[in-house]
Amino acid sequence: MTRDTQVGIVGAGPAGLLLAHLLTRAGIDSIVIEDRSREYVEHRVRAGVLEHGTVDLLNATGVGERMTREGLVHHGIELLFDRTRHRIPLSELADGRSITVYGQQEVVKDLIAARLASGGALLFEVDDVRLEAIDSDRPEIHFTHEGRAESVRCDVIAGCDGFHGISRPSIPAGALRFYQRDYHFAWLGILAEAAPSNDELIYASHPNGFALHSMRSPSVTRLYLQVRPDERLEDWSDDRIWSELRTRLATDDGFDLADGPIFDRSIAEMRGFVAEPMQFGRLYLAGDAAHIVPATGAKGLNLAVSDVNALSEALIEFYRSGGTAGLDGYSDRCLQRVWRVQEFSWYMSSLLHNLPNDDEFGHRLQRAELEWLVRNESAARSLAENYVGTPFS
Ligand code: RFL
Ligand code: PHB
Repeated sequence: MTRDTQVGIVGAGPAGLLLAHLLTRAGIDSIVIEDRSREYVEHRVRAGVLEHGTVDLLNATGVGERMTREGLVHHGIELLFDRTRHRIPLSELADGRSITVYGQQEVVKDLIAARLASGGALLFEVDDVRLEAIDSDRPEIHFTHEGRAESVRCDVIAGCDGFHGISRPSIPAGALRFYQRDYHFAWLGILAEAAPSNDELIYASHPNGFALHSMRSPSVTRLYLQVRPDERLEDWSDDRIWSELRTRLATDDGFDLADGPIFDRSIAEMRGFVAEPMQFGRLYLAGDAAHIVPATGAKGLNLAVSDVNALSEALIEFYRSGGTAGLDGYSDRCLQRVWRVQEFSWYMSSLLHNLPNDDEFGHRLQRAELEWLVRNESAARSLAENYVGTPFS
């Protein structure tokens, strides 16, 4: 079966689903295809921190109702080093802006509900996805669905299929340039049935490595430990995880880490990657398909949102007036923010982790920067402004 639409969207993660939502609101037709099941994408545990601009966009476009009810608004974060916690008052430093802690899979659930309510096409569990004629003005997406060969003919394809998707590799070799940095460490992340032990996130620098205390709700704690990239989950018993977290999050002020049953665990390698430009012919890349950042700055999901906000504006211009200025400038517009965020994510990562091959000199530099941050308001302000995120346009 061949279907015709305006925009073909590959991937039903936050980027693909939000793009479909923004286009629907502007009366632009799209078809979203996703290789995993609905159940899988609604339960994939990943990001948790939404920038001020992300929250504003979800609210302004009518998908923020549950987030407003259940999300946790934070006005500060804590940095912990030398067993002492220091608060960075984000909102005071960044013009009243804040962050909201609300799980990525909850955003995905809300966007899927909006998509289904709008009657827009959203196909799960597609296989063998191939892109064709991406340098023509009628590109095609071919795939199988429920055992049948299908195709979508469209004006534009949005490649929103994440870092391991097929969109980026569909672009001819040599047309893109790739920039990559391996950080040579990973995060072991857990979700535990335990009330958060602190109202705010705690980013901890410890001689054993980085640790992070975050949360998902008043009864669920999200915690991370820096580990080696080749570390195996099987080697981390619950006892070992809690004991290492207690060591790295220990303070002299009596902070006590509550524990509870662990119901999700995974290891993710930290990496920076950028593909330039984020476009070839009529294929536009958005989100992790075009770039990834180490999670220390809490930025990946927010960058995906900023990309599709720009892409939706460009497509609205294209369909309203035939103008292509927005589409032509899409990549440059996004990449400016992407590199700002790469720099911030690198800064936060280098500040807080045990870096491979680092020496005592490097540790002293990290300590000097941490002390500067907690003593100097302009240094803290720079961190706060980056952390809550700059407005999208
Ligand atoms: P996604 O979420 O990977 O979605 C891509 C979708 O495409 C599907 N797909 C295909 N569909 C059809 N055909 C194919 N051939 C396909 N191949 C793949 C996939 O199944 C999937 O559904 O990319 P998107 O939408 O660009 O969203 C990006 C975010 O998921 C990512 O940047 C964040 O999770 C990163 N991240 C964080 N970002 C934040 O903004 N704040 C955070 O606090 C934060 N914490 C994190 C994070 C990522 C982490 N991990 C696991 C790397 C914490 C961690 C531990
Ligand atoms: C999370 O809650 O999952 C989280 C918080 C802050 C980060 C990364 C992840 O920097």
